[in-house]
Amino acid sequence: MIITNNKALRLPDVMTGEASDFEAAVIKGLSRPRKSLPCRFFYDARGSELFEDITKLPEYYPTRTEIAILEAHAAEMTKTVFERAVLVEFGSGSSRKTEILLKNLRDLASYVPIDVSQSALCDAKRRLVERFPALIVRPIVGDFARPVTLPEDLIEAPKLGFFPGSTIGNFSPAATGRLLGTMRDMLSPEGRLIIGVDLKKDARALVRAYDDAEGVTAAFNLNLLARINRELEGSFDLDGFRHEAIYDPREGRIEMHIVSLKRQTASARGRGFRFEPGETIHTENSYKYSIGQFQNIARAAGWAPGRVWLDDGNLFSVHELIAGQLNTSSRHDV
Ligand code: AVJ
Repeated sequence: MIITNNKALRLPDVMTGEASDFEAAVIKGLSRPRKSLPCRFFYDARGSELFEDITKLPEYYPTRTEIAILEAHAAEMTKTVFERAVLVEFGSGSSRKTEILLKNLRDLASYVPIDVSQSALCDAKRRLVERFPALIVRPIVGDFARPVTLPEDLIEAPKLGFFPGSTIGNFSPAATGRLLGTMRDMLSPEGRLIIGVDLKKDARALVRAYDDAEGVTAAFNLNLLARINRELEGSFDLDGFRHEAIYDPREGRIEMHIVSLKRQTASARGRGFRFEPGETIHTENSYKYSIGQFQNIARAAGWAPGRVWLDDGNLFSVHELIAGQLNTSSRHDV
């Protein structure tokens, strides 16, 4: 059985809603004085394929580095997990990284993957049940950024949250604090969270990771315009725009933009949008944290920082967070 969870209480600034609000988001984002589009719309079928290709690029270190960290330390990461615990994954997708943990979690009560894609959940469940015959998989279709109600019989069980992929980097630091607070509430009592966070590093290495030589990330970014053309009767000339990735050291984030190469007008669903030469559409933020910076945000959200695992090159971090005993009224104040 797949549970659909439509409870929408709080709206963070990225990755919310359904595919059907693409039109509203495009019209809103392109009508702003500083144009922007939410990064969650990258992931249509073509965009998901391109992201898969990105993860294999030599310049894009996060995916392979995080997998290596998980593989090297999964036994350690899971050894403090309570018996009959529930593993809850936020934005589980294909659940590929989860397998690394599951190999070390033979005594799990259930695995609860949460994802907006019902088809991804079905495929993952089929594969996991085959590979781990004793595993009970109870998927929830929904947006992990909103509070999700777990099945009644799992409420009291100890929980381990899993949020890999440095997806947290798409949220602003303030939204990260709110999201970590929401996750802490969902994972109580006895909550723990294993979360992948990309580290601050040399700006050139960061920009290379988001502006690769082969142009795969450029195609991924410009696919947003192609998607507008496909789904919203758009008239964007893809040759009239280019991909840009910049690192803002003050914000500690990579920004992706789509830059207009000339003065032009393009339309979507009959609405025209003017572009000046050099004007950009801001399409993604990817925040990078030092270990201490991330732990401070987690602490303010009611988590006690636990162990931290890194690769030898200090490229990527996997944090363990432990639900603290803070009073619940003050912990959302970052
Ligand atoms: C999916 C959020 C981890 O920020 O690195 C990759 C997405 N964008 N290249 C990231 C992405 C451009 C990615 N995350």
